[in-house]
Amino acid sequence: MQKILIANRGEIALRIIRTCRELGVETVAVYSDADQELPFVKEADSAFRIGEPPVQKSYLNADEILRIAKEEKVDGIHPGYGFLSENAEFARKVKEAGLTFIGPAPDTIEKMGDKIVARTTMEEAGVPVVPGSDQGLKTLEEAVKLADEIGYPVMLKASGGGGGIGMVLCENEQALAKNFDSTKGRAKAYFGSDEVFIEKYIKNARHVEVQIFGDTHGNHVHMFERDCSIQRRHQKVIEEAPSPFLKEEARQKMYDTAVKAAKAVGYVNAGTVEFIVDENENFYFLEMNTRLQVEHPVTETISGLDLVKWQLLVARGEKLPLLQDEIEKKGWAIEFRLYAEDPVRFLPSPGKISEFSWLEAKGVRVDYGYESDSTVTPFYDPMVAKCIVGGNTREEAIQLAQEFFATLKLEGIKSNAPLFAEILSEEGFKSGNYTTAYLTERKMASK
Ligand code: MV4
Repeated sequence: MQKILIANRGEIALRIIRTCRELGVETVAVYSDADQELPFVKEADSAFRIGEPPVQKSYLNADEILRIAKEEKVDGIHPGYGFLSENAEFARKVKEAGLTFIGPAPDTIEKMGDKIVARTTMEEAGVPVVPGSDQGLKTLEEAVKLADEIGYPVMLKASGGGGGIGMVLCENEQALAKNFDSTKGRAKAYFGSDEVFIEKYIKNARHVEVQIFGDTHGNHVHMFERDCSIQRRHQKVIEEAPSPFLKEEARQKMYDTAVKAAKAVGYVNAGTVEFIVDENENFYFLEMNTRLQVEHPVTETISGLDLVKWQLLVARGEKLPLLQDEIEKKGWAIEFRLYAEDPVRFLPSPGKISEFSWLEAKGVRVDYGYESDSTVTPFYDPMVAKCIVGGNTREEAIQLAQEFFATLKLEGIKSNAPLFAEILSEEGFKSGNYTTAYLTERKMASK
């Protein structure tokens, strides 16, 4: 693989360019009219316009991206995260064009994209899943009957959904009745399938995921876990590795389970097995994400590995560079997602960044998509950058983060930076004993 096209934008495009440069792989960026001035366009070896800013005309425009890929004679396409990264049809088209899709097999993407198929596949493989339905629910009667068996509250989910989209919490039969048809309707409109299912709702949960990797030779490893419980409305805000909550026994069991899940689908390339963990450290499979995730740098920091490098090696048919025993965990890492948003109302706040600077320090990594004088437009996710801190201990990582936020200048736009300085001094965060309810409950407590 000597030349690849990056079918993405912002920080992840720049992140992929960095590794390609280290490996001597040439990069082709594609961009929309809104992104012409961004760092990833300037840093790529070459860059081509795809179209107008709306995603359908730009980063989701598979035909145009493929046309550029062929014309530029690239060997492969890296999809990053979001956009076309979990689109099985796109992955197939890339292959049919004779190019390498830098990600898992299209069939794996398709299988794991269907949340009912993912559930049943994992259940059959002996991976614990939340009690719930193994088929799509056709009628409300069917749903009510099953909910009576597993007990309320239940989560009504769209099979085509994921990442929290198309899910509704139902506390009782009335709520289930009220939401059943509308959830089906929304599922049909968003995902093209009205298939829905229910699961028992796990209360006071933590969201912990395991990074896995597979190669085309049948090898599978894990790269430890990430705790992603600090989120708001399914938007992750802080992620850390290891999880501050899990004890060693559950942790090891989770790693083994994640590798079992990877093997069950013959997984190739980078993936994430997402679990929901209850108060007693029981954990259940939720979803398998068939892409490189936003939060992969925390895993890179505690493992010392370059996940994008592994993706490229695996994509060109090589064996995983290390065996499980050779993958070591060292220290603690925390990632903070910097968003261009109103910190009070949590709404995107696009605009021109007048200054974006920080004090560089050992143990601090900033993956940015914008720089001073860049404009954050309303067309895409408003994440400006990710700050990743790594120390020997969690306390050291927190200390580094406090110093980072004390010197950070992100001006001209509203951002959530002030929120981090606050969270870092809160007992609830410092203790590590937080659940997915942390941000919403702290907001209520401060009112
Ligand atoms: C759940 C759950 C509790 N019980 N499913 C959210 C992301 C998507 N991957 C699945 N998600 C969840 N599924 C059952 N059966 C809790 C979550 C969840 C969550 C729910 C409400 C508010 C915040 C949340 C954060 C992480 C996970």
